[in-house]
Amino acid sequence: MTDSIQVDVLSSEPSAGTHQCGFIAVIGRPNVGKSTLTNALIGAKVSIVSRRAQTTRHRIHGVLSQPDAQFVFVDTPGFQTRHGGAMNKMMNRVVTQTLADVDVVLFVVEAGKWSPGDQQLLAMLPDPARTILVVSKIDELKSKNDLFSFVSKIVEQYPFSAVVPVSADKNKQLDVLLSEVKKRLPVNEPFFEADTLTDRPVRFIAAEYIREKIFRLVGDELPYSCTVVIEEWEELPNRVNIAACVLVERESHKPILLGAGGAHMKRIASEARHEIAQLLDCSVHLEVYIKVRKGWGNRESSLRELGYE
Ligand SMILES: Nc1nc2c(ncn2[C@@H]2O[C@H](COP(=O)(O)OP(=O)(O)OP(=O)(O)O)[C@@H](O)[C@H]2O)c(=O)[nH]1
Ligand SMILES: [Mg+2]
Repeated sequence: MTDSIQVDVLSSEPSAGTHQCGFIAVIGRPNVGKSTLTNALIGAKVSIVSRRAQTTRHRIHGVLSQPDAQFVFVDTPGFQTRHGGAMNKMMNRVVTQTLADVDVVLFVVEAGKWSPGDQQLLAMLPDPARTILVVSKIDELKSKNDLFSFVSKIVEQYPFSAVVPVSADKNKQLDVLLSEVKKRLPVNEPFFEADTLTDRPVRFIAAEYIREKIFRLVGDELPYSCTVVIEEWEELPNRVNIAACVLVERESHKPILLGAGGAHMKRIASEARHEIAQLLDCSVHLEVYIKVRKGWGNRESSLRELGYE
């Protein structure tokens, strides 16, 4: 088994000197649908999704390879301005650094929902020639007229080089978005093998799947106070044995995570195991433990130790 996630792709050799390849940042305030869009564009779940804001904590590359172009999407944490803890500072830093490093920027805003967070990000955008306005979740809009007036107000403030309304859920206009991105990709050899889907190792994705299940099930009570660390990963011929540890901030978080008779933990482990097995395409044995580690999310040093940038 390999250490990165791969798919079979059909590809032919591009002619020398015309292959395009570049990095495309996916940025926006929390919860606008950046990770859903990244996954839909590359056709695989490399980034976790929830209805809750601030699901994504890391920069994650999702790679789409075509015969003549390779798109390296960079999903980022939602840029937010309300809280100032170490975790949020780290997440905002990821967004700012990403903006400086990429060839194309997708500024994602949610159809019909402009907020002060969007306004603040607008002021940080790099040059307009490489910036595309992506209006997400258009399946939720009641009328097309609403879309027109919504977009008009935004483009008055910033001369985006293209505007593409999309629905990642309903697969609407993703082809149009890809062709707009492609026009702006530089000529480059591919950066990744054609069958690579992400730069992140499978262990990272597995830990993220577990975090997603926790976030979805008990996120109301434990929104930002846990993280998941893979402690053991044993690859047998037809099975992978995984032990994962959920770090929580306080002793009082444990019963919340466990639920009555351990019901929450069972559900989290079972749903995550199912998805990890699909990802690895083999059977998976998953054990999940809980440990208390005070203040893990408030110290830059512990964040770095846990793999945060
Ligand atoms: N109706 C509809 N919902 C969507 C669409 N795309 C995303 N969503 C929902 O919007 C919510 C947030 O999606 P995410 O992809 O996690 O958003 P995000 O911008 O990555 O959020 P953060 O990582 O927290 O910044 C989830 O409940 C998604 O199911 C869409 O095209 N249509
Ligand atoms: Mg996200």
